[in-house]
Amino acid sequence: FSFTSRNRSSKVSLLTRVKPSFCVRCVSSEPKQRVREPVTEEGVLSDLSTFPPDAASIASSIKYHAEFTPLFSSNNFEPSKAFFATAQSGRALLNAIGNLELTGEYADALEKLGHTLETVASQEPDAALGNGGLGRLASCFLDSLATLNYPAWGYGLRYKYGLFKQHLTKDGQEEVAENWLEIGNPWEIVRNDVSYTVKFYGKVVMSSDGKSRWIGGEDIVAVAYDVPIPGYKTKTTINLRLWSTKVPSDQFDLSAFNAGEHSKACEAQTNAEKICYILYPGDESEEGKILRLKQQYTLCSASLQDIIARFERRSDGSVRWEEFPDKVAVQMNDTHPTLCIPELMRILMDVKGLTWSEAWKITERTVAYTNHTVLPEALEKWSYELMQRLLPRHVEIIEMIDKQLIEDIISEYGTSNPEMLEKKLVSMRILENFDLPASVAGLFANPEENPIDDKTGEKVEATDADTVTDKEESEGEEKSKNEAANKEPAITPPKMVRMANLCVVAGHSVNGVAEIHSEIVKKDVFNDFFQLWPEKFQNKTNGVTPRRWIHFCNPDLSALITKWTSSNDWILKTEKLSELQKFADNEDLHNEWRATKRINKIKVASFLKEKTGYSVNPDAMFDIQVKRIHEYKRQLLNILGIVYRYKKMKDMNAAERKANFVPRVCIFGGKAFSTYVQAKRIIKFITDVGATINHDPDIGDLLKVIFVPDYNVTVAELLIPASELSQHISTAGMEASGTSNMKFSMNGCILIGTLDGANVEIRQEVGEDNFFLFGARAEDIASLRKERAEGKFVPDERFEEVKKFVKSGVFGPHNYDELMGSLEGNEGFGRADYFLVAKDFPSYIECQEKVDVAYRDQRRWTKMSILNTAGSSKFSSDRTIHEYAKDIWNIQPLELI
Ligand code: BZD
Repeated sequence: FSFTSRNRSSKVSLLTRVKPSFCVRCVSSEPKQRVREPVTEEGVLSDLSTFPPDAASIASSIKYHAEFTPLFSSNNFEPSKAFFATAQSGRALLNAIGNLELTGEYADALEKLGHTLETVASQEPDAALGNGGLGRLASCFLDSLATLNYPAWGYGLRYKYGLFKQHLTKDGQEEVAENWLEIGNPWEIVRNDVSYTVKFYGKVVMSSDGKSRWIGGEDIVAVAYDVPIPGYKTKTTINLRLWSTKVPSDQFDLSAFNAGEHSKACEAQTNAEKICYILYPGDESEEGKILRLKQQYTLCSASLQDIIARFERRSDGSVRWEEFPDKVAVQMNDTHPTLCIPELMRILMDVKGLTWSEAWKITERTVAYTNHTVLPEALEKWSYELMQRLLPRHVEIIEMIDKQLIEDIISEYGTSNPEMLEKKLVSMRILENFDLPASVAGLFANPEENPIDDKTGEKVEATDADTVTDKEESEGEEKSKNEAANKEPAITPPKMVRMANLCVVAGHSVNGVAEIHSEIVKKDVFNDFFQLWPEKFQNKTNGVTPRRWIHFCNPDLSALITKWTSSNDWILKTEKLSELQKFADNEDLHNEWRATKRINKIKVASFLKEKTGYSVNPDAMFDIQVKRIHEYKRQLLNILGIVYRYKKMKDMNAAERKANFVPRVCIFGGKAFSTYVQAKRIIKFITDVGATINHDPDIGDLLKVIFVPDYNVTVAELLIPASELSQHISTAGMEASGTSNMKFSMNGCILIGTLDGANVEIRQEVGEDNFFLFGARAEDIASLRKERAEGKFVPDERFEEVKKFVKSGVFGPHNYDELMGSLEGNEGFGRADYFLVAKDFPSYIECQEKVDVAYRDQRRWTKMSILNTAGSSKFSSDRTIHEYAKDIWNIQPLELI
């Protein structure tokens, strides 16, 4: 079997040998010539029988089963839009054969060879090229883009080690490198003919034609690895292009190597390769910061060079740059790809010869920004000095954009109110802690020296009374010298580049990811920008793919939905899920619904046994909180609620316990960022509480607390279908959207949550009666924090009781001073309960009591569960992608014939 790919621009023909499977010939940039030969079932079987049936060889077969569709299709100017992603894709095999509707055929083929599809699939490691919700959202979006036939690509970095593997030890979380490429990756196609040079350091010089040129420095090469993303029930397969870095071939220091200086000879190579070693390398050190910035720039530079090269190829020699934004949209998935802005400007001006204003118009119309967080500490800033060293030309461009912004702000607000103007400039500028340019600095000179008349706005001349004698002046100088000597030396705040501000200034669209979050973006985080450019701001509520998150991960529920809605149309048209509403009281559906959930719970019980050694009762309520461990997500509130429950149980006799509590299995999962100490303490605390409760003979099956190690996409696919209650309990206003809340609700799980992120919309869609709501509202958080800081808040007695219980040592010898202290705001423990755990605790435990009552009535619970699935249609990423396509990218689906 041969796979032929001809690259039109370089006229290079490549012949790549791959394992014999199906014969599909694909000429990568000329779809008109694409030939797809029929694949028969016999074909599948005979081919498979010639290979050991491991996941790799089967995946190689399947890879070519999908037609690999290039972004630019046959006619020259089809719009083709690029999407920057970090992908948290999980496994690909079941998804790929599922999207091609070949799961049955593959399972049968394997069975004939004495293997099960499940075992083969389980050999595949998760592709964990993202952190959490952000990366997984990108993967859902790619699935929807392909399924809906939108011409779009994803771009990312091909990390050698993805997100770390989490081990749980007696001290809590331990991070271990995840070598996901160890046994090879059958899903990627290396494109040695698609590579770009990426430069760092060096200097900017002015050439004789008056143009800036960035020269010298250190060059590396980014090579493309393509991962096909097949759509569901369509021929369209889109591309996720991942960059891997290496040293340019002419830069290997052969003479150093021959002279025995092996390390020196390999230095450049290691420097280049380490850019793609790991996802989010620690950035506490200077080295770490440089590496992260190099990663971001590599992604932006290689991807833009690639996009531009394809645009030029399609222009057949007459490039009309003003058409670039009609053909290309770049969606920046958070601020990590912000450098696309100065990079596009640089290429257009310095390489393609456009003027500043031509390049700016094109850049503005091309790029758009999605914000995924309102946490101030998560809004990226880079040291100006570091950026200037690494990317000197980009910093010049950013300075120009900043200058342009200052002019825009002044022209909007005028100079009559310098105080207000200064405030605006300080909050909106891209460059932080910078002096104002000379042109405007005079406006804000020291009022003592240059008093401005409030009424006229003019400078007031100094009077005699204001005149300081020489003696007074020298006395004053002496005084301030003494004061200065007694004071700490003034620390000059570091000059920084604010990436989010750059995105908002340059992007033609700025969107949040849930209604409440987009409102916070407008009213709070970027309010000054919203006042200046209200038309830029939009909402695009997140979504998840119903293929992976119902159809493939929960096949029994999928079959049930198909049966009761009379077709499987709902997989593409999720609005059909609402047809389940009319059967919400149907006894037969109830029985089948419960049976399905039980099967999924049994699978989870055996998984938990294998991973943790704990046995759980599949008839207990499965109560799950799985997500990144973060104080704002409040896993601490959940575990303290469990401690409260445990303490109450201990205060009762066996009969009372049984009568008062519904048996529960409380499952936690999630990773803490390696340097986030408080999050790691939370993991340790949960596992300690579990170890005590799970071994307490008084408690038995009434309560189990389990921390599932190494939570990832594959584990989520197992847990979500088995969940009955899931917790989305962030401090209101802090979770941008959440996407697992959508997955749980789709799978008939009832949520307990605050009015935060997408919870608000989920509750609206599934009905208030089918959502357990508690806690403070976003609009009240600021005043509650103030009250708390002023010492006016009196914690609930039950909360105090729980803390005392924890401090009594019942969960082992470890002291939880730092955790408990953070809830009290004790000296040395930072902000007083910033996440308002104590405030929300009473309403949380009271709400949990309502959960128990509802669960006892299984008819009521099952109805709530059905109504969750029935009400989840809005949360398909197909809906989200249609909205991005229409409101931001201006593209239409492009179905292949
Ligand atoms: O993005 C998440 C938000 O926290 C969720 O509320 C939201 O649903 C998803 C998708 O929109 N954000 C992240 O996952 N952010 C990161 O992973 C991240 C990583 C490094 C630096 C900054 C953010």
